[in-house]
Amino acid sequence: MSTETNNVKPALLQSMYQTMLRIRLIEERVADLVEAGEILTPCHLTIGQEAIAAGVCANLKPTDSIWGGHRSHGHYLAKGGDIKKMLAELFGKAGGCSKGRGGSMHLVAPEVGLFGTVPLVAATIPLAVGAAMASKLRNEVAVSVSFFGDGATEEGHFHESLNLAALYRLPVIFVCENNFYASHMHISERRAKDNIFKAGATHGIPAEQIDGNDVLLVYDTARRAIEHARSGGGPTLLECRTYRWRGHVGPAWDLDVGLKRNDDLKGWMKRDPIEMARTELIKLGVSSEQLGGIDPEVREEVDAALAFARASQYPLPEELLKNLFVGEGEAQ
Ligand SMILES: Cc1ncc(C[n+]2csc(CCOP(=O)(O)OP(=O)(O)O)c2C)c(N)n1
Ligand SMILES: [Mg+2]
Repeated sequence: MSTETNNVKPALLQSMYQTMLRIRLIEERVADLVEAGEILTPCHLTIGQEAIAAGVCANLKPTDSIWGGHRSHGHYLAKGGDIKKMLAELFGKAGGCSKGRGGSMHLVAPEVGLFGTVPLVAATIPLAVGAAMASKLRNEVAVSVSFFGDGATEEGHFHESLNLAALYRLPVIFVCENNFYASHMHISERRAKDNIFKAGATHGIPAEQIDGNDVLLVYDTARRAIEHARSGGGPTLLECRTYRWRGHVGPAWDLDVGLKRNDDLKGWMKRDPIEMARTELIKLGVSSEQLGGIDPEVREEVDAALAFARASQYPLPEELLKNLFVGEGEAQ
């Protein structure tokens, strides 16, 4: 853990630990449900990467917006999205956050500032910039955060967004979750250099490359970036290095889109962000009994959410054409 962040209060670290553990336990259950054939939507699990969503979102207010992609269960939960609505969405039910039309890759929770996750790689980066532009034009102090993968930085959207955000000094934080893979392709097969954060300098944007498994470091780096954005300083690019424990899509440990996975996983599992935070909490004097209480609480919450998802109805065929355009035939 970073020494710079040692002054973070145990209560804050405990709350981020709880957020990470919640994401982990919920996704492990989702993985089992996918394996059992009960959840059919493709699920891209974020297990192993939880510290980034937890550390960044711990700095945000409900009025700040976040934007995500195909691997966004963690973003949804860390920003305060309703777990019942998320699970119902994964079941394709009308009680889901996208009314059962979107599945795992189209999560929304506008009530807490999550305006969209979209599986078109890099698609929401410019949307986050648009939200930041709106915030600036309205003289608000809302910040927007764009979460995306390393693969997304190879899309033109990423560079265009950085350019525009820098030019207008927009309050947006670009958070790259660099897990070294875009599906089965390692970063070394896709880029001449492993230097994503350096794209910031090209556009005159402050940028940092950090350990994305160290939740305190993520929290503190994001805090500085967010304060900078709120005070009119403009955007920041954060490259958070991490690793996903499961395959690109689905619960498998050993396969990435049909190919055998690289063997780095064992090393990364020794750097489990949740275990790292737990060790730090114990050092700060929090008892293991106190920490142990979180697990059963989350399991109960997941059971209740699952019961809600299972009992929820599928969308009705006659509602198929509703909710396509704003203001036109919205379903109740
Ligand atoms: C524009 C576009 N191109 C290709 C795809 C297929 N695709 C889905 S996820 C993915 C890899 C994305 O990798 P990364 O951005 O690093 O995110 P990660 O899956 O590692 O979280 C690709 C190529 C897509 N969804 N959209
Ligand atoms: Mg990736």
